[in-house]
Amino acid sequence: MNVQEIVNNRYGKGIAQCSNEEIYYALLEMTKSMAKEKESNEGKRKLYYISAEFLIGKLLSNNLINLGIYEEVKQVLAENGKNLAEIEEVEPEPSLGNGGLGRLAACFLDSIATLGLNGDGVGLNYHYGLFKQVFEHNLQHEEPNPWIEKESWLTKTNVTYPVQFGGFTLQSRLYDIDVIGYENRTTKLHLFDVETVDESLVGDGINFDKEDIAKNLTLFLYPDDSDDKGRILRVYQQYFMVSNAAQLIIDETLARGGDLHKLNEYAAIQINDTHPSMVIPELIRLLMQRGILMDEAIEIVSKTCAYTNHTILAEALEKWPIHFLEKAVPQLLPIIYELNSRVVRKYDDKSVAIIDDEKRVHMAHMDIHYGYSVNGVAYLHTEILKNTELNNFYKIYPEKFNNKTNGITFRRWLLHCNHELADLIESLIGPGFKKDAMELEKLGALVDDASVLQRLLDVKNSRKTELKDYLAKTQGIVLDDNSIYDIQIKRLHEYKRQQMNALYVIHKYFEIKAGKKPTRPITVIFGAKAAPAYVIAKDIIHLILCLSELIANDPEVSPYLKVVMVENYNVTLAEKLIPAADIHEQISLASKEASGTSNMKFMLNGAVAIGTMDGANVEMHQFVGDDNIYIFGESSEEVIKHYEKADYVSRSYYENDANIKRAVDFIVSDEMMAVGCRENLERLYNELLNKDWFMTLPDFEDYVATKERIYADYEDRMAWAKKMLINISKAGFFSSDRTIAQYNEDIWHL
Ligand code: Z2T
Repeated sequence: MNVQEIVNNRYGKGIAQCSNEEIYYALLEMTKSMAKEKESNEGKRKLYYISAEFLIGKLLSNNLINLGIYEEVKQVLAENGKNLAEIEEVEPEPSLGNGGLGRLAACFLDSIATLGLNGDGVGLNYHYGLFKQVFEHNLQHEEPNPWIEKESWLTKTNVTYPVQFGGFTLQSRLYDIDVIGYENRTTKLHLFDVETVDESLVGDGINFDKEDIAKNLTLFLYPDDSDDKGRILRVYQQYFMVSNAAQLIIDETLARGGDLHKLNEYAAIQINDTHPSMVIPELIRLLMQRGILMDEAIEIVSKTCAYTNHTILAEALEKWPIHFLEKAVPQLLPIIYELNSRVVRKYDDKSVAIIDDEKRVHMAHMDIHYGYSVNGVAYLHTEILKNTELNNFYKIYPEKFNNKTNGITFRRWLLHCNHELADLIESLIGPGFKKDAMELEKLGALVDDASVLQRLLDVKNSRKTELKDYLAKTQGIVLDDNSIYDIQIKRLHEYKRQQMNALYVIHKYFEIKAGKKPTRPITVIFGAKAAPAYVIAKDIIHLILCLSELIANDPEVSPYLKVVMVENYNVTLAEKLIPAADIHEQISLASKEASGTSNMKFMLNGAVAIGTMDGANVEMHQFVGDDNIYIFGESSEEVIKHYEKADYVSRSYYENDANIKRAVDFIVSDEMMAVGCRENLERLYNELLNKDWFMTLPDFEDYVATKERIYADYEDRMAWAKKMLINISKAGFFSSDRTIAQYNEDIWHL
């Protein structure tokens, strides 16, 4: 059925007479029914990608593109005076993830479907996604972020399982979302829920009663990124997720005529960070319940499970106190004790035990001993895991370690978010790049074609104007589209060093006051949510918002410099910001950013990076060369040495560098106090002066010098356009189709 027919059936009127809401629900219905008609992927071994987060973003446009009907639908709507872009605005964003880890899982599902692989995602159906961020008095506040409406992308299924906890049992309910591959088959995102969840528990802000598990189990996504707050509700959520997953895997295997003694021939389980790690003991338990002896059950599960690590930050490696597990999931303890005993008996090295002296269970250790693959998410990250963080494990199991550099789906991050650029590329090199991203290399032949370069600049300019219009309409933010857009969007974390970018803004403010005016105005754009309990991260947001206000009100500086922090940064905003960027900031402290994935999205959209030799920046640099990425700062080796020797003293940088002192002191200046809160600003000032754990100050001068170089280079527009084109032409490697093909080749063997 086409749009017209569905609209007619639903509302008894024509498209032209419908509201945008009515058309949205009609398109939702149409897309869902078209997905149902598509075949799903098949094969003997099936992948289960278990993840606590799937940051899928809005689905309508992406699904229309993957179904190959976007243009047609847009046309029909336009003929009836309707604008598809406005209809897209009606859809609520499912924010079922914190950041890169959840977004990666969503990109992976798109690629699994597109490559025709037999694999599904398994996770939780949170009723509220990551909190909605609101700014008040230059501070972040959090509000609940519901996304499930009466009609949604979810399809209720008949699948339900009992999940036993210490003292009570909950009955689950499975909801599915169809994931439509590009011109191809579909796969499924399985989201488990409990029907007893009580949304009325949500009162003021995002606080709720954490006692009644039946009522709140799937109410909220945990709002942490990388650092773990260790709450017991999270254990309940994790066990609920993996017990359902394990029951589903066993059921599906048996339904396909499989033999549980050979489960590994029917199933591969990818454990996305340690949140799903309890699937290992749970699956062992369920196999034993079905009559398989422990030795064999352990053996089978060890050939089925593979683990992906996403961070080296120690505080993010989950370690659950035994008494948490005793309370929530007592049935797993005998198995975990046994898994630990086997390790302790075999290896005379406490650092590889599963249970430590403080009676905490190290989830990653369990994954490494009882899984068959351990992978990092970028070349450098995997090297650091092998040589430093997980070196004791690497020495035992060198064959388990492998790298899988992250990737992004080009369907969402080019075809959907930047139609005009996709069309330009297609007019230059044909449509082949949509299926084989490496074909973007063909653009390399055009780097000296002035008309191509001009068209590329034109596309960028129209994206910049579009962003300006969008932010004016939705957030009351006024941009100058003739300025340079310099963008840093990612979770707020000290290791990502938004504070260094903010210190640069202060530096520039002083330079402008001193008469050194930039050739062209600069707009520094931030987007970031801070975990609600992460105090310093919230102070950094406060600093940025205060700077934004202070500079906007300074007639001497505001014509040359503008600081913007968009409210509630999410996937939807990323899709508008990334295509509009001239420069993107990838300035984490070297060794700390496992990969980064926004770096890849910006590159694909013709923005140029300023970055450290960290995460996937290292590989980007290797592909584009020194002239097309701006690298600065200490290397990961140097940084790791500082930590080993504990020789970094931030105060000495402050005392010996006048620029640093001037910028840091400004945080607690009278001007800042006039717009901000003393408590927050002083705390941040003291943190930088007395700790600066992520070593902002040593990289500062190099950062400033590199920024000056990049802004100067920007003025040679043709040379800049060439950098843009080279970045796009070398982005093919970062397609998640490549990443997924490698997972399949090396790990899953579907
Ligand atoms: C997350 O988004 C990432 C790592 C985490 O470690 C947790 C979360 Cl929520 C537990 C990110 C990394 O920081 C980023 O470098 C990487 O690109 C992304 O995962 C996907 O691998």
